[in-house]
Amino acid sequence: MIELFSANTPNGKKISIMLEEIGYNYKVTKVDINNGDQFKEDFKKISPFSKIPVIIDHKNDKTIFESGAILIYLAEKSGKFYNEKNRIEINQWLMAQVGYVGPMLGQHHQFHHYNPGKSKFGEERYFKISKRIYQELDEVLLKSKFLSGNDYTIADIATFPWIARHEWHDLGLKNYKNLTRWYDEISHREAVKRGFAFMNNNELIPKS
Ligand SMILES: N[C@@H](CCC(=O)N[C@@H](CS)C(=O)NCC(=O)O)C(=O)O
Repeated sequence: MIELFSANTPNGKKISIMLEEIGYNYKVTKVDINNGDQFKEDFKKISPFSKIPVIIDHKNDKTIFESGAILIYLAEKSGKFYNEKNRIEINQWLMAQVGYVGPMLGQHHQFHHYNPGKSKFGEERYFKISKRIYQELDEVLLKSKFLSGNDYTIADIATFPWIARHEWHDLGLKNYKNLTRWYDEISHREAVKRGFAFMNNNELIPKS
């Protein structure tokens, strides 16, 4: 059984979506990051930077932090969404999500959604970067069905929950035709719907 330490955020949802996709039995342990649970001694032992998500695979006592590392672990263990022939391409897109797409859209959330009016510079900077990211993803998805080629992979699973915050981004997802096509296709997967609602059974994926 896998124990998922998580919160209801895009990074948290990546792992519940993957667990649903591979059909594993898992238990969610909520980490209340708004009230400082992530800084508690016990949690720091399994997450040195005090971040969710983390998993413990109780079958072999393995603890893993960092969403990209967790997705790779689950993909290798299940043999799904990480085709050996395509690993370089999948790794590129997965690393780009973890190192760029997520952190930049996350800053856009901070300045534009949570704290508007506090920093004109921050708002403009991350709005512009987020717009570039949408355009760049749209260009890639003009040429290929999914981010790393024809197959749905852990790179798509990592990126999807961030684009699912598109209403906060105020960029008009529908302006990006190929990104919308990709978003709609993933939104319709039953496992994605279940994984998205892992902390709130009534939570629906925002429409494009
Ligand atoms: N690079 C990390 C980022 C994880 C992350 O930023 N988690 C946030 C929630 S989405 C968090 O735990 N924040 C709590 C804090 O920083 O205090 C990953 O991909 O797993």
